Amino acid sequence: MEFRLRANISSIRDRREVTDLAIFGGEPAFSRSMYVSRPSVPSLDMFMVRVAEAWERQWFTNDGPLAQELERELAAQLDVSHCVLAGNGTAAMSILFKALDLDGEVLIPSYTFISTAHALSMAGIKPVFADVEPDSWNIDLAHCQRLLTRGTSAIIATHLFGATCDVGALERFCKDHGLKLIFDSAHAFGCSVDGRPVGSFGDAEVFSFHATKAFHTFEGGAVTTNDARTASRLRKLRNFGFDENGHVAMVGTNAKMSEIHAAMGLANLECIAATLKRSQDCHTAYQQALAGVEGISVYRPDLRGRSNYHYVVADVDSKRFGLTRDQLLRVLQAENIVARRYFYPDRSRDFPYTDRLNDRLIQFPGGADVKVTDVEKICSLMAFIGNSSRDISAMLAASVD
Ligand code: T4K
Repeated sequence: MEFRLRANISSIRDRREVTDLAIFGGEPAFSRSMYVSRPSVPSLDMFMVRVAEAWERQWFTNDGPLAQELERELAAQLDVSHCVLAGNGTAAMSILFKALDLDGEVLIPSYTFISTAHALSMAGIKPVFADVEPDSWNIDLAHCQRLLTRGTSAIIATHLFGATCDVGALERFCKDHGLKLIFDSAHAFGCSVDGRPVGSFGDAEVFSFHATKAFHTFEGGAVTTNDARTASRLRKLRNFGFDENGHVAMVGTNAKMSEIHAAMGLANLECIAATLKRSQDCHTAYQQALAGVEGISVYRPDLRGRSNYHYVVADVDSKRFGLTRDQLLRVLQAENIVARRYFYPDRSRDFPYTDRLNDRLIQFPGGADVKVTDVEKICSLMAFIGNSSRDISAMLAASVD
């Protein structure tokens, strides 16, 4: 591959000495920080046109016209009957627990964002952690089977890093055991399974529209479902329990999305196809350029379905690469490449595959706003680091002494 060749050659030319690395006093490869999950943005004009509509109306929240339009657009795009917006993904998840009357214990993957476990605990429901599968990194059904008790009411499965779960197997399992099934689709906007978009699987799916997500509204979230009763309950629950007539029909909270957030969503939705395409180009560039770097395996999020390619994550095999994941993070961060380890699960349980991800997973700056030329630069540096890992390791050890 011409691109890979060019990257590797330039790595050797640009960085002949280990002492050129920023961690040992050299110039950083990037003058400004290269973040993971940099938010993609529409043109300011596209956003402001929508803001002006709300300004003109002086209607800023409480199920306003922009929020309603965004709900309709999202439901159409995700091919689902109901989309109920919320202030963020965690609030969306919390009102869904009430809408579905969950109680007792709920099975969740041990490798996911802490918000799910916290939302369950705050609702008085016990989160029960299941390990993840070695290949897909999504919740392991065999482990779920062993964790079932008479108190289990649901499974919440995360489509991690834009890699869809085995939705068919999960749906069958939950049906057989009388469990509700929720998908945490915070990472999966724009993904699909056999041509069917993520958004209509299980009893409901929950999205986060946080600024760092593939599709965002600055802060925001939504529940999507084909069940009219669930949607109707969610609409009341997010608005203090009020029904359409202003009567308090149930105990509720405030989980509404404002018009300014919906304005960002509508503007972002106009360019979502181009955004996802740029993310895929970025991901492909990493896959190709890192394929020749010994010990670094870029995770393929598209083995079970179509991905949004928003997350570029890789496994670091320290024996083959020559540095541990954490040593690599230090070297990259000095270069202003703010790679991360992502989640920080509890280590007190003996979950072999979660522990493995905990030790070895690295997330690189990815997504629509990372240029392929920057990917080239990062990967050429990675090749140099891999080739010089013995010297780097010795110098890191000496700097500690
Ligand atoms: N389920 C899953 C699987 C999730 O990942 C999340 C949220 C949820 C559920 C819950 O949904 P929400 O309630 O959040 O809607 C972030 C986000 O706050 C959170 O939404 C996200 N997942 C979580 C994994 O990450 P931090 O603490 O990592 O954010 P921060 O500030 O360190 O930013 C991450 C990177 O993005 C940095 O490299 C900087 C960059 N960044 C960030 C922001 C906010 C920007 O470039 N611009 C920005 O505006 O939590």
